[in-house]
Amino acid sequence: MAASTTGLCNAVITPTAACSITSNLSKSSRKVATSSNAGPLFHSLSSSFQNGRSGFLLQSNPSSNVAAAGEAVSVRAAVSVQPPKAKKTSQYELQTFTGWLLRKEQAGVIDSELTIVLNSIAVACKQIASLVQRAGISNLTGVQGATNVQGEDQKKLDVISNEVFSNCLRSSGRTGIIASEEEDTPVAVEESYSGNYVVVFDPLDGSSNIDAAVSTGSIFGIYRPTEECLANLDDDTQLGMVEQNCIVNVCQPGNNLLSAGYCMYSSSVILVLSVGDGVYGFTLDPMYGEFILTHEDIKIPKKGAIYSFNEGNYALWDDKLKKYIDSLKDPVPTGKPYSARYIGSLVGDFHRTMLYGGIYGYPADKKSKNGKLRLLYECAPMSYLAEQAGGKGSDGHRRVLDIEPEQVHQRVPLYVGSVEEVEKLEKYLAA
Ligand code: FDP
Repeated sequence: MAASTTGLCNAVITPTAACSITSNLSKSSRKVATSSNAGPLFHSLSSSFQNGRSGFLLQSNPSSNVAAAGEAVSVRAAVSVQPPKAKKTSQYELQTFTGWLLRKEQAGVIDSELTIVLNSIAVACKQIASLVQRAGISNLTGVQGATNVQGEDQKKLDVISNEVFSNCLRSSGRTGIIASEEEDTPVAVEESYSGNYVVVFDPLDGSSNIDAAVSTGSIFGIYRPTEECLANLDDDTQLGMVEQNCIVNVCQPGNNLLSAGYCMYSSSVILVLSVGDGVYGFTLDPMYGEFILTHEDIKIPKKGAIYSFNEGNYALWDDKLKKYIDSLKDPVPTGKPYSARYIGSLVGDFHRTMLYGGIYGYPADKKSKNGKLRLLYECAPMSYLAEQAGGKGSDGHRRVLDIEPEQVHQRVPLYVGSVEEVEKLEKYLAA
């Protein structure tokens, strides 16, 4: 990529060549179907109906399993034009991610443009999941031989996942700017038709775990560009200005997030996201190749006796933080110590914290004055999800979502999880 700046939020970059990828998204269609014996087919038609894009569903007599060749199929349930149902009505009815998105669209929570962007992210996650699963077999473990702008060794899968994620977003035609952990500076997408969303992402977080087949994940956040950026995108004469304005658009506080989420590549592949009305989790069904709603309206327990810190850095920590960690090991008045759980993969550690409660922390220390995690595509999306699930995300003193980024790859300390646990830590740091 033709970029020569340091990722400062007022940096100017040279536009990169656009990548022409045809869309993976299937167009909505009106289906008219007759079927007598096809269980899976009927299931897929039901799902298609559920997604709100099917106008008519004609069902043959379900008691007759086979229609003889040439025999006219008897149509019993003639034509149904009912709106999609909000609740499951049958044990065989699965709520797919696509169907869920369309319901959110119908309810006015998101618009059709954002639906397309989120769908393209789901496609990217499926592709990355498959690459991660086959990494050992396909010789995709190990390093690529380059370092990213932050001086980290890029793994082969870091580079490939970045390409997959970027291509899927480009092909959606709704993304104007993408900023990735693996790119020096944000990239303007030239073939955007509408929407012009700003998407920040870490395509493969926790990739140091890859060679040992330990959990990893992708993290994303979606912002709307400002009016100023949209206006300038139509004006070819000001291309330099467009780039500059759009890069500034990337540097938004988490408060402006329209949506954020992650996909965890673990014993299951789980996509967790929020569009501003709670947190929902979808598990990839390997049989259907679809994300299925499995975690509805996730709420982080108010407290939880699990802490997740890299305690190997203890000697480098501030005394106040050391006292806090010591207090978890010997808590007054219960005397019952907290459990320590640390994978070393933010997505896995955060996912567990969200479901079981507790606190995840990556503090500043003597060597890393601002901690390790990046504000834009790690701390802000996770804090947004935590708040949407009734939890809290803090840098130890203030709400992460209130922090105005100054640089694309800016790092901040992160403490996230159960409200009571994060507040307890804040009290120790303020003492
Ligand atoms: P990784 O370097 O493997 O990509 O920010 C990246 C991250 O992993 C997080 O996923 C993880 O929580 C953290 O770094 C682990 O850092 P430590 O090894 O210093 O604990």
